Amino acid sequence: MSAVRLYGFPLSTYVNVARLVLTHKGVPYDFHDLEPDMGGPRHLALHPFNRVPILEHGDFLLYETAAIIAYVDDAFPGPKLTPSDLKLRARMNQWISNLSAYYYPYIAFHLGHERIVYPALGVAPDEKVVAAALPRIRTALDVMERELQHGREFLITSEPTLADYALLPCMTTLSMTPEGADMLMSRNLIMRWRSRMEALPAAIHVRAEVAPHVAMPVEHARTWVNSHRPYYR
Ligand SMILES: N[C@@H](CCC(=O)N[C@@H](CS)C(=O)NCC(=O)O)C(=O)O
Repeated sequence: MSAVRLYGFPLSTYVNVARLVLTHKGVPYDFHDLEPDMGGPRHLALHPFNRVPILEHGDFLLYETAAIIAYVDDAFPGPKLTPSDLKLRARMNQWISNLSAYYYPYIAFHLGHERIVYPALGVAPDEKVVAAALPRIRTALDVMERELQHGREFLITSEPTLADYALLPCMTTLSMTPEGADMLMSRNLIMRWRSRMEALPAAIHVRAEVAPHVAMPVEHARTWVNSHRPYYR
């Protein structure tokens, strides 16, 4: 088997989605911390849009988390995370898209940056960004709570799929903000889903890998104040 390497920075939400799936599948991989190279030529040679994660498998390079996790699930043996049923697979892909369209932007990019990333760098949060994100996060959580009303243990079936692992790091980020912790408290089904997810061996393993970095500032994020804050602030 060719060597597998995952490039990213340790506190990245999307990098941790890829880590969870690699770990669940039992794929041995090497993590390359790109923090010192973020935005520089070595990083841009791997990802022309200046983001992470990037997967390297032998001479095959791949970016975009949804593509990476689908590839990992298909290319390696180990417990399958994609349902074989056509409609369940479609529903799973809908939820992976939901993450990037309706959850990550407001939860991680807006609220998470203002409440976690910037304060760790000594940068004051922009309360207008927070205020604009909160109603969108409430809507997204209500949609997820409704999805879980069908009595399944996980989002799509009674077993975790790629969609569950896709959503987990974003929900962890949310729980680390005061507003997010408060919103989660009143959504019992999401709380129960999170407990089940956090108890999975892959989640326990990745949490331990990331733990030493949690209190550390994301240095390259200093520039995000200009490049990443939304225009409607
Ligand atoms: N569409 C991309 C989004 C990846 C993304 O936004 N990653 C963030 C970290 S969670 C990132 O690279 N941020 C670095 C930066 O903006 O400088 C994917 O699904 O992989």
